[in-house]
Amino acid sequence: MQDRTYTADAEPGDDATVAGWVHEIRDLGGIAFLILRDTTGKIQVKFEKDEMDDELVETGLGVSRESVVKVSGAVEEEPRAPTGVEVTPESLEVIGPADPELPLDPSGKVDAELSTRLDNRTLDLRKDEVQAIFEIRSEILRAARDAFREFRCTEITTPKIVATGTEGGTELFPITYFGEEAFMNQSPQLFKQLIAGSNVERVFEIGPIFRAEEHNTPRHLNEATSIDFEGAFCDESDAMDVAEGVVTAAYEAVNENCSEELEALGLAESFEVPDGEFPRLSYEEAIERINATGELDEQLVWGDDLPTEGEKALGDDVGGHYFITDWPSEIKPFYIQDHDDDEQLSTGFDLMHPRMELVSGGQREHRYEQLIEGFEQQGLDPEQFDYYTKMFKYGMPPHAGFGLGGERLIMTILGLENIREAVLFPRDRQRLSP
Ligand code: ATP
Ligand code: AMO
Repeated sequence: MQDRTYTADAEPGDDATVAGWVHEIRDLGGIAFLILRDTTGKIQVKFEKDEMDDELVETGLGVSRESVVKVSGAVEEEPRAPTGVEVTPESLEVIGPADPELPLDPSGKVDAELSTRLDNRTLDLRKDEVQAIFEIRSEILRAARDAFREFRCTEITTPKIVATGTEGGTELFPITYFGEEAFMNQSPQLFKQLIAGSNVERVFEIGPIFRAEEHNTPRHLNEATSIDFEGAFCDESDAMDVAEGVVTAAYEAVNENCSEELEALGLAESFEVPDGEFPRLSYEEAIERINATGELDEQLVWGDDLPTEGEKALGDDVGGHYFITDWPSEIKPFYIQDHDDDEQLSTGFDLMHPRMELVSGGQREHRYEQLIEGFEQQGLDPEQFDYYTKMFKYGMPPHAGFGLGGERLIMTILGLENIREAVLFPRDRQRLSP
């Protein structure tokens, strides 16, 4: 529609054609208003019944809410109109009628359950505060891409149909690939390492990961967006610097470029960019601090994974983002390198938001013999990973990286209750369509 003007661009004195959804109709008797909404905002369309063509008035006021209409007419200044301007229609066309019975009220006057919202995403996204989440999501991903480029990274995309898992066998979705068993990829882990070992050196990927998570929680998805980094000649401390940089850049971008969206979400006053460096606690310090809070029924001992309540207690204690470093080797995957001076300690790290884990990463095992040993220790058959391990025989530099959960980042930045609010069409145990 080349002759169409966005409502925000309709200036007094113009003859404009605006098109969008019928947000509201207010009939005051002799005069009536139709509020038309498009992606840029809203505009008032005025109907003076005695002075206008009957058919035009009838069509304009008879249309049901959320129908799509196209209106042409003069734009004039009108201080009483919600945006200070209004259109007096010369013509009006209903181009996409809406059923008067809507499954969800986009004006937001009637609350809807999350499941109803997700079943009717098109209508749900007509609400300012929902649209705001996805405008911010887009800005966060842009900021992450720019931050990685500043760190001299090349954007890559890796296969999502794969032969082997990397993050634990129970979380794999099996598929059939021309009669052979294959899986949906849980992480770009092995591929990003293979490219960091080439001349490309530093890479990032923003793409889907698939996890057959058994739990149905507010922070797990079965299809999530992973923001991955891998860098040659980096150690775990460098990877933590990059993670901190990317997370901070995302907050800064939202703060600088999304004021209207923050307003729509009621966050304009309270939004804060984390300042300074995120503290780095060792796993040992983390369990000591959790035990000292007295929040857990049972004290944690060395080697335990941190339970959700433990993470919460520590998050409250620290009060902001923080890293947990030097995890026990036995609870980190085979591709994570151990410290040279203590085999029980790995270079693996997590970046935590007070509410949940955001990132896992570490320095990788780049030495062939040790890598093969690691597979065996984890009960994996190194033969199956030959496509990966053999490249470690042809000049593999030390390297490190991380995976950052995209939806968890958005969710924690915006304080969303449920991770599903940060995805257009979430996949969970109950939800395979839309
Ligand atoms: P990752 O991203 O590595 O999966 P995570 O933060 O999601 O990290 P999980 O290992 O999935 O961590 O889970 C963390 C803890 O939360 C575990 O102790 C797990 O048992 C617990 N947990 C997960 N889902 C639930 C649930 N639905 N109810 C109670 N506890 C849960
Ligand atoms: P990990 O399995 O910890 O590490 O995943 C990295 C980050 O991805 C996010 N995440 C999820 N988000 C939503 N739903 C899920 N089911 C889900 N699973 C994971 C979390 C998590 O911190 N290969 C390593 C990363 C690396 O070492 O580079 C990995 O995948 O925010």
